[in-house]
Amino acid sequence: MSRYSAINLLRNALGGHRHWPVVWRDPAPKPRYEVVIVGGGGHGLATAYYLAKHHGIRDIAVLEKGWLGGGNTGRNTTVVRSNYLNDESGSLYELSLKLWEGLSQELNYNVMFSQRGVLNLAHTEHDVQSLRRHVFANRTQGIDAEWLSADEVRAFCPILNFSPGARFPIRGGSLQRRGGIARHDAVAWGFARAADRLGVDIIQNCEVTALKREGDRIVGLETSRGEIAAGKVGVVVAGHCGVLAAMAGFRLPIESHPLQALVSEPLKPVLHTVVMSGLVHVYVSQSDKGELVIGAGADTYNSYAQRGSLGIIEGTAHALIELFPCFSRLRMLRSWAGIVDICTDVSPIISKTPVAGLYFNCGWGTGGFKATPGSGFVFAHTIVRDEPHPVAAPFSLDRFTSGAIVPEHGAAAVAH
Ligand code: FAD
Ligand code: PYC
Repeated sequence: MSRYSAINLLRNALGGHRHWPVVWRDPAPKPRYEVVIVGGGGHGLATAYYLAKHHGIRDIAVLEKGWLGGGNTGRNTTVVRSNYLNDESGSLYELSLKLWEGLSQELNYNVMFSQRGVLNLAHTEHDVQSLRRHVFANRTQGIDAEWLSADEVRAFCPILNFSPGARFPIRGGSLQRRGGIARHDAVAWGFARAADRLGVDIIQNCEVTALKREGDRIVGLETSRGEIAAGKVGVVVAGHCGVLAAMAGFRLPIESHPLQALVSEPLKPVLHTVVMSGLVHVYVSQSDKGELVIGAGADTYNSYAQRGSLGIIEGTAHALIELFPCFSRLRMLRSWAGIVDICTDVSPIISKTPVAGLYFNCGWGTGGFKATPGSGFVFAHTIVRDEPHPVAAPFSLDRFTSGAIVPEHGAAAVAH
């Protein structure tokens, strides 16, 4: 910490935080905006930022029903990687990973992006074949991917369970060294501050309750803070996209499910990478505070409740101990759920809609945190040009009628 920051911290602490600089303004909604973004998660804030930064639009509002990052952005396990299977996904997630690599500088805000590697474990012959297929596909896409033998996995992450009696023997693994984790709320705050400085109105506690159409065109929104007219509207509400689509008069091929995660008490540094296992069904990393951040698959039922079932937590704890017996006496501090929007092909929707001037960005399901900057970047382009960004084109809604789906089942290494 520099002397200047230390003095500033002391001044603020002694002054009762009265001089703490405001990070973003708290404006009242205007009667009309050129573009309104619904949803103040990472994707919505990134979209607003890129609209202002790259497309010169300054008359923008982001409407958030709760607080910034209070949805899945602040509830996820922050795994960032680009090792998907299909070329279309590779282009999208790699665009995002490249943006992550410069994001703290771009926003002048430390998002704590840590490229500590993402290791996917193979326990069966089928796992080996499937993960090696991903490695080969990624290499042809120009995305870094390595296959590690069992001995190489052991050298890379020695605390894994290599005992001869292990129920799920480790037969190798795929490693993306450029993958890693980031600080989730810092991503929301960084985009919010940067967007605010470009003139974007960020309005919290403002729930959109209806979308107003004139014929086939969107003209505005009804909100808990009054009516707002809009030239264009981008909807980025993750698990609530079905609710907003219903307001606009159409349905999406998406289901909303709770996805849970939990954190342990803090430990000294012991796990220096992200480990995922699709078969044993768990993923884990260690935060800078020392807590283990742990998750598994989505609850099987549909729900909008941000809590989940005990069965999933129990199963996740079993799976964790199976892979890491050394964690067996660890105490868990808390658990929670987020509502994830899972598309039938497990790929996102970044698209125009049947309503002119209305755009949807959703369907990121269990894996959209990693896409936050890339998603905002391509969605801003889609909104401004009224046609998909080339990287986003395969993710338009019309793929469900043309049949050109982008199946990515299993890409998150946790079944969903
Ligand atoms: P959100 O952050 O959910 O933002 C949407 C916002 O819209 C919310 O703040 C909500 O309040 C607001 N909203 C909803 N309805 C309205 C309305 N009517 N009016 C106004 N505002 C509204 N992804 C990864 O890449 N890596 C991971 O490791 C990972 N782990 C995950 C673990 C868990 C437990 C969960 C739940 C998700 C995980 N994900 C992961 C997925 C990731 O969190 C999401 O895909 C991503 O954060 C979605 O971001 P978003 O900005 O679209 O949505
Ligand atoms: O997409 O990498 C991922 C992921 C990890 C945990 C949940 N999703």
